[in-house]
Amino acid sequence: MRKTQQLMAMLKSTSLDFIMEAHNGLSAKIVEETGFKGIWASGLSISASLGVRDNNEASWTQVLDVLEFMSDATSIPILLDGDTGYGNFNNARRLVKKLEQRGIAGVCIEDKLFPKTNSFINASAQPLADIHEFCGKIRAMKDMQTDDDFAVVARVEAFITGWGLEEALRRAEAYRQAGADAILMHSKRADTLEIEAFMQEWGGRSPVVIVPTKYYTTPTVKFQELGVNLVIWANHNLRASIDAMKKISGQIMREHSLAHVEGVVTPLEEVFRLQGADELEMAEKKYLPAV
Ligand code: SPV
Ligand code: MG
Repeated sequence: MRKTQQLMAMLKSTSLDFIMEAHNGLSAKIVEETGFKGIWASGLSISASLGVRDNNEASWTQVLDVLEFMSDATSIPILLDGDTGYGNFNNARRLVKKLEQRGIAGVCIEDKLFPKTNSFINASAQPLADIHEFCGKIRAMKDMQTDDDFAVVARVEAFITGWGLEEALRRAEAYRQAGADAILMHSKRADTLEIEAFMQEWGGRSPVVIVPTKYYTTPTVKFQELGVNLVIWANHNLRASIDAMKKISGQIMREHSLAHVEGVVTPLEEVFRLQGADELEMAEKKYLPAV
């Protein structure tokens, strides 16, 4: 199955699936090796790993460059967090064209304004996109794709920005009718009240994706019971790596020595393995003149 077909199957399947965050080629490779069936190319994590804010400070072509490394390093589908599509319908449809060229399986766009702000920062002050403008963007993206299975996921930020169920449903339905393959319903509550209310009214009209970053204590079985199709574990490789880097930098700074760290960091051999050093060694034997 092509990567696009794999992602579409995950979205459409009634059993709950999971995709895991990655932000560069290495983390993407680790996600695949761990056994996940797909990758969330998180805007927060990619921007943070580049040392900038989640406010479209990294340009869309810089994000594309990161994605190219992630796609080359893996064989499972990648769903890009495409923020607001980096502009209007025209920028968003050009994004689709470039993503397809790089083997990305789908993109999620959110109904806010460019430049976006992360959903967990001052969310209630964030304006939502005009519903008709956003629907036009979805239609333009769906019209641009050449692979029928490329997924356009529409993310509803109504709950995030303080609107209620009615607005969330109105937007989700409009985006579905505009051609979105799935709805990502986001919530910043510590419980699933908003998601539950939405799922009940939605009634399986199209696949639903959630990001339980803030309602992380909810037992995962609950998501299955609610009829959610896909869960995104959105930023945990990035956050784990920050802790690991702080710890090792601190230790080396304090001890001015590597004596006690060699045993606790990943062996260099493992780094070489993840990079595929073996393949190059074989290729050298095959292609370089024998000495
Ligand atoms: C991301 O991972 O960048 C997301 C999810 O968009 S969230 O940070 O929860 O908004
Ligand atoms: Mg994001």
